[in-house]
Amino acid sequence: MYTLIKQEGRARRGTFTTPHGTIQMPAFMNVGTAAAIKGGVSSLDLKELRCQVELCNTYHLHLRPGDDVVRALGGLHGFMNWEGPILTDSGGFQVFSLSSLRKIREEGVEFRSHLDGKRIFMGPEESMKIQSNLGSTIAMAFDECIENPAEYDYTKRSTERTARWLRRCRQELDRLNALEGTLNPRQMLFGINQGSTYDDLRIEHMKVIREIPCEGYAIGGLAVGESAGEMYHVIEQVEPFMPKDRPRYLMGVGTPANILESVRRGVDLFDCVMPSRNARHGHVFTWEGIRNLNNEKYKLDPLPLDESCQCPCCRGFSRAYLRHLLRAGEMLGMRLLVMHNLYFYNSLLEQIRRALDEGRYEEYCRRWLPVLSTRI
Ligand code: PRF
Ligand code: ZN
Repeated sequence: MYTLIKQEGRARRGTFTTPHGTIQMPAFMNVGTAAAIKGGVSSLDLKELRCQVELCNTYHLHLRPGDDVVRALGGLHGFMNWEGPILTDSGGFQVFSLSSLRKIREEGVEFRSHLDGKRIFMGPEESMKIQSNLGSTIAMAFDECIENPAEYDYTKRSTERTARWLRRCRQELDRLNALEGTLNPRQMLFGINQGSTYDDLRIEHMKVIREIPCEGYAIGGLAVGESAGEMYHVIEQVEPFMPKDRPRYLMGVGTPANILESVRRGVDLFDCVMPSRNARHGHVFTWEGIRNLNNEKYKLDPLPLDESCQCPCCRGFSRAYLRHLLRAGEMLGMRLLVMHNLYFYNSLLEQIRRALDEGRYEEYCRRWLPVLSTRI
């Protein structure tokens, strides 16, 4: 259940109660695609990093180790040793971005695994069955994510099909939730809005899917080739048609600036590989701007990554030491940097919530937007 606590313009401060705990929103989900955060960060670490929700992937876990294996070990919660909320993406996005030889039909998508080339079919029912076996808190609808720019006619046919797929997802998840022995009989479903950058298709699709009862609604098909300006425009167009009493999730977004701008436009939930992926390349987010630790100027630098940061990495490790670990290819280097960046994102969302609580979100944006995108 979503409860709106406070609003500033379109920006929303709320809570979302799930069977695995209450999520303070706006929130950032930490991405553990294959039931692990890349960089050697465990579920126990995530608690220390102030993470609220983990995100895992239907496509990856179905291919390896198999959702039957995860189910046998108590679902994702038991498997990963994480008690909090977990959201699973449906496979809709990964099938289109990772697999080869896709054939898309009304029933679903036939594709070849990116691991071994094996032929696999996934449609709405298959995706719901896998996510039910994974026992996640929130299952995502099976959709088609089209890259931008996309042709109008194709986008129209695709979004109509994605709406029909959502109806099938709802029906199948209701059936699975009612079965005896289901891991999480209260598994929630989020519908996904598509429509590329076409205002009329986006709005029409949103009007259709909001009639299919879901516990939340996502905006998909963004951050896939269009400019940031176009992305904000789509959010502004669609947001007025999204239910006020359900969380809104912007999938796969984004930079700290993208998050501030999207919260401003009414988004409640985010996920992105950026903090962990950038950390693995030595790019770290700080409250002074973005640092590239590969830079020679850090060779003898005794200071922590961010002097104001309370994360496990900044409590005692110097920039010089971290730079050395990274260059020597030591696992510890990546682990510490990923921990810092995740802590930074989770703290950023905490600060956003506090600013909303205190009615000074616009002021917060004015203060931090210029800093957060500066390279130092
Ligand atoms: N659909 C799904 N997952 C996603 C996306 C989408 O459109 C995106 C787009 N940025 C990221 N992850 N199912
Ligand atoms: Zn830190």
